[in-house]
Amino acid sequence: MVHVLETGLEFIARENPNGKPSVRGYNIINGQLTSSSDEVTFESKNPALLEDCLGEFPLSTREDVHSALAAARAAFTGWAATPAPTRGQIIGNMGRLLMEYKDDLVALETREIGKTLKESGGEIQEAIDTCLFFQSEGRRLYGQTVNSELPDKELFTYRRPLGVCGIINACNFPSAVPFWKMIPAIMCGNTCVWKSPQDAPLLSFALARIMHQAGLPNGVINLVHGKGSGAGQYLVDAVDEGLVNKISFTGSTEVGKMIGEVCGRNLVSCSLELGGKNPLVVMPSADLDNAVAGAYWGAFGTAGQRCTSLGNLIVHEGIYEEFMEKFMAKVKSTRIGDSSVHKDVLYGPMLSEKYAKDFMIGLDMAKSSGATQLWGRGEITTDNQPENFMGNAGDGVFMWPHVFADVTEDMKCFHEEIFGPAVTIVKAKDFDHALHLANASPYGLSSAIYTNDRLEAYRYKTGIKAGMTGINNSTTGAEAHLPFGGVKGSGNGTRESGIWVIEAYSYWHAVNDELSGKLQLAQMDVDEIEAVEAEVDWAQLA
Ligand code: UN1
Repeated sequence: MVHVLETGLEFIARENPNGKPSVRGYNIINGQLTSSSDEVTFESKNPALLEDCLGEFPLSTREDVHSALAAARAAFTGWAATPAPTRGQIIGNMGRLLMEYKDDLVALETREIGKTLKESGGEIQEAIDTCLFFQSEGRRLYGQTVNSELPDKELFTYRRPLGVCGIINACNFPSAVPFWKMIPAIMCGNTCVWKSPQDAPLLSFALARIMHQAGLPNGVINLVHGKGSGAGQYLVDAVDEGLVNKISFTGSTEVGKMIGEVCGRNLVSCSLELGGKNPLVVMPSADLDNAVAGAYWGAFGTAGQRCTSLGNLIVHEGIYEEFMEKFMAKVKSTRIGDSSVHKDVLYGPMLSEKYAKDFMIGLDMAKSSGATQLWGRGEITTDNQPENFMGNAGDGVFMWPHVFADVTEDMKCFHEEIFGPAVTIVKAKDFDHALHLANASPYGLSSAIYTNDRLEAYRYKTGIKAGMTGINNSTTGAEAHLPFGGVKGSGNGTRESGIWVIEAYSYWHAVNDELSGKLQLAQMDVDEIEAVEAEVDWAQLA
């Protein structure tokens, strides 16, 4: 970790229990490391070892956010005029530097948000893949030549950048998701103000420094740290002040709706990637062991803290007993702990104390919904720990895996996302009922079905309302070149990743070039077409 940040790094004198350093982090505005205008800071803590403070970061003020916006505005003209292949080249450099620093970044991500090392590795790799994909998109930022209906006239289309983009992401995917947003944004010629997630400021700081080290000009990406109702809110408020041309947000549906309203009243484009209550259906023809593995990973991988995590597990009544026996055996054997110390754990701590607190509220909601709690006893403590918990429970914020059965459509826990290791299980009478249940929540992000009946798979794929569907696969697992996003309460229909995201960060500019030297009017001066039509004997053709 220190390797990545070595230049200009200041350490805070502090006894850290794991011997790792605590640093002073900064905002990066116009390439300069800056503190908050009122010098107030907040801490980032390792959720697996709360005494381990990673550093102190500026609690940005409205003034700081406005300085970042001004820097992004000033950099915009020059960056937009930089040839797209050159922008792509800098993005490629970022990918190569990330490869060089991968091990440090993986360790840092695990220390800051508690993901297992393997998952942090997969996520940094996704940021690398995103850079490599968009490096060559910089050579492919195509427009079109279009035929005119008038003679001696040419028509063209160009992709143009939107301007200053406000980027707000959650801390559960603190490297892949901001790269999903900012890499296509800057490839298209936009500049950004990036509000880092409050629980992953050090990783964000490291990533932003690497971006600059790769040759990114000052002011193209400006980083501000802070907490949700502070810096993030100031950035959204700036839409009303006319200072922002695009907001891209990943987070809760509630906050997403608020951002959508602000952007809507200002006619500013926004990309919203929000919550999910992702269904996974298991049908009798499925390979049950495979289905158990997919459901188990979907529900409890990443401690259930993905927006694509499994919400409602919908099991056909004909195989319910057999499936549940296998599923529960796996749940009971779950290895939990700090993966930087203990190998082969399925999941680590909650992302932070705040996520732990919110998860406990979700558990209470599931209990009061009337569901049967088959497994799970809340927070893991020294005298309340599952058999395969590794380490000292009091060190961090760890949760039991939770299983709620006998869930029905009329219960609150059927409809509401519980962000953490908890799954709600619903019994289905037949395929139609299963599909109905899969569509019955207010969300539509990811979905899955386990079946070996091809017609069922087809009917699920065509009948489900969701942005993503896995067939004989879990609900998670995005790839850098496939569109990612949801429908219904999961988003506003915009997509991230692959070529599709380019639509979200550019607008189409139609240009016509009149070469005839006279005023020809589209739709009106179409004598030539009328003349041709007059010569055709339509009756004969029929
Ligand atoms: C998110 O959880 O905010 O494929 C998005 C997946 C992840 C999703 C990231 N890459 O499940």
